[in-house]
Amino acid sequence: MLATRWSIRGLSVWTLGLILAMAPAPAMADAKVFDDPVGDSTFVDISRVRVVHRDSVTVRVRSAVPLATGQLYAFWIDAGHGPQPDYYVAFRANTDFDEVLRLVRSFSDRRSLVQCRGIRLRADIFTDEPVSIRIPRRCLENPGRVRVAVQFKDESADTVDWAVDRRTFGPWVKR
Ligand SMILES: [Ca+2]
Repeated sequence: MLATRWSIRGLSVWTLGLILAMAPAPAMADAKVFDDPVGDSTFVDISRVRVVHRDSVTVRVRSAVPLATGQLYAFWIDAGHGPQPDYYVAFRANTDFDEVLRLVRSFSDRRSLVQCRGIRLRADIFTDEPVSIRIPRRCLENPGRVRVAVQFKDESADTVDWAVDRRTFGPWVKR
């Protein structure tokens, strides 16, 4: 009897394992992290960028120096339509953001605004939280993959720090 119970239990565990193995993988987001050198710029200094691609594209940027007023945080997103960026958003810390996303054709382009319900832009000089953006995929026309270029700019000191490099995108991040 004891032996039977053990074998039933063993079978159940085995069956559970099989079910788990056969179950479709949950909708896994892809995520990529890329580092930027510390000390390669003054007043602004990006150290790490994390991009997560789920129902929204979320980008979190760590700074090696405290955030300050007079800085502009700019993000270009390549949604796969050619080598140039497709979207641009930029904002300042602790402001009432005009939560504006722009459709662009190049890094210098500042064309048309895209209405995007649900976009979130965060930069708080009073906390140690990363600068972050969250953009619903539907605002980006549901891309299969994205890659991001980030620029922090100190407008009074006129210094900038790019990640990964000037006008250069990080790795692709698939959905
Ligand atoms: Ca840096």
